[in-house]
Amino acid sequence: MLKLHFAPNSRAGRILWLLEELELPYELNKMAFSPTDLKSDEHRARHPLGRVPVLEDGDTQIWESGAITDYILEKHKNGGLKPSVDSEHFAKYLQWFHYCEGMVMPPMNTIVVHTVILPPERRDETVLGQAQRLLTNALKPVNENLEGKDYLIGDFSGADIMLGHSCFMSNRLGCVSDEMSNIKAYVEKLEARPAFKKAIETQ
Ligand SMILES: N[C@@H](CCC(=O)N[C@@H](CS)C(=O)NCC(=O)O)C(=O)O
Repeated sequence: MLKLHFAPNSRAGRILWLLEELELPYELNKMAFSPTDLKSDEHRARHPLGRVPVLEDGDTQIWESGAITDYILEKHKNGGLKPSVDSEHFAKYLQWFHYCEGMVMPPMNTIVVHTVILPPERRDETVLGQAQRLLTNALKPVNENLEGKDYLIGDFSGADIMLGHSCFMSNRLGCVSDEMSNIKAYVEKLEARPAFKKAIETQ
């Protein structure tokens, strides 16, 4: 049985959502998003930085949400959520899948640090403004790509689990302007998926 080490309102939601999409049975270790749980010796033994998500599959333990997503799609059930190497969509699938942690999440992390995590007296408006501009720039190509499409590569895929979740988080943080109407519509589409709803309810 797959076991997901999870904390609410985090990237662990991606994996929960994926498990629900694929209807795979899983066990959930629901921790609090707090140092008490995440930085405990018990959790640090699973992840050296005390972060989530972590997936256990028998004797295998793996962290990094992208790696976990790919692991599940390859090992357990493709379910059509990953195009084959021969597919015309394969390159773009990889591109958007990795664009998520590579380009979108770094400025989003900075925004979260300077709006939520740091105490008000340690927040820096200059750093925050720069991160907001970087995030807006990173989202523009996503908005353009979604023109005339339901999902990132047309059909729903693992790339949506990764980057779609980041679009959802960006929108929740108020970082998707009304001008990015394709992302707004995309996020609504993702939120309407039963598996997404189930994953959100579990949090
Ligand atoms: N690149 C990693 C990032 C993991 C990560 O930073 N997770 C955050 C939650 S979204 C976390 O566990 N933060 C807890 C902390 O920093 O103490 C992934 O995609 O899994």
